Amino acid sequence: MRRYINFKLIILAALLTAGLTLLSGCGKATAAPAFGALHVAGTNLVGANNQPAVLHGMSTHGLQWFGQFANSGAFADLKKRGANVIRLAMYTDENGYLSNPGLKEKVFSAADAALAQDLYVIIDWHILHDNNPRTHQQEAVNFFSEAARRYGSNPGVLYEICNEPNGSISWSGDVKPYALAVIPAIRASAPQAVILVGSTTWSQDVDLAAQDPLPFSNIMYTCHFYAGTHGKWLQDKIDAARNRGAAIFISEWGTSAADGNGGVFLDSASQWLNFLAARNLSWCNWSLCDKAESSAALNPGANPNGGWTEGNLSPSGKFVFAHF
Ligand code: IDC
Repeated sequence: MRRYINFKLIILAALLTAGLTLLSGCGKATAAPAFGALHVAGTNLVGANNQPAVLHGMSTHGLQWFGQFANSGAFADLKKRGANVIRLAMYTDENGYLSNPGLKEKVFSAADAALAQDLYVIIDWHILHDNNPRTHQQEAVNFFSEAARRYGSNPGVLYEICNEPNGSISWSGDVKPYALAVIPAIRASAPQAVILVGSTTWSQDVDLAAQDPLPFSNIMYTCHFYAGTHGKWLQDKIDAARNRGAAIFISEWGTSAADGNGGVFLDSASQWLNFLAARNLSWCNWSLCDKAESSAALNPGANPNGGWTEGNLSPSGKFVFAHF
């Protein structure tokens, strides 16, 4: 009798596993990116088998301006050059999502295109001139609830909940309370997803975030730098945060000065990339577009669908693509 019950239990468990596998297959993409499902172990980003996972790739420019570069052809070109992640910068302000909610469809179609090619994708709520993320907290909760419902626990999707908080705000009084509201909305449908969180001073105050960390697993704090503006003092903040146990992700950096122009500053950029490599830190470069500004990876007139020649790559693009 006992053996019979055990047998029934085994059959039941097998059926349940098969059912769950089927259910998890209902996400948008069926392909599996290089490291499988990511998670955070200590200060490191690791893959499904706990192997170190280092992501290198591009951030789009604002999708409301240069969304034409967020497509399968462009992503295939980046992948061929060694990129394994794409960040989708959905501005909230500046004719972004808040006044143009249709931009969400661009984010989802671009995410689907990246996932179909086994690239990781970061969905970036790109606050900037709307400096305090709390101003549009409810909109962020609604947006991320929908994104997480759509992608569930798709192992390819990371959620970046606020690009660069700035102005007269604080981590503990503004950004952290915002994160405490938005993260559970994501986790309701994507319980294991890696979530990236910005900090004050345009996501430079990672040391302050690390002093008052978020009470969740699989969280990384973003740090952003521009090679012509930010030097060792910002690297010291990264090390201070890591020494307190915070995991850091460089979801945006540029070879230019912080205004997106000037330079390019390739000596400083090399020094930064060595610093990041020594710590296995992941990064996305600003930006995938052909705007006439030095941080853009492509020269004006480059084909939005990829297949770029050397002549299509800007000095920044040549440098960055060689470092994927
Ligand atoms: C810049 C773009 C520029 C655009 C401007 C609009 O490069 O073409 O006119 O945004 O606000 C950031 C931001 C990023 C900035 C970039 C360069 O996240 O949106 O892009 N930067 O200034 N943080 C530091 C630098």
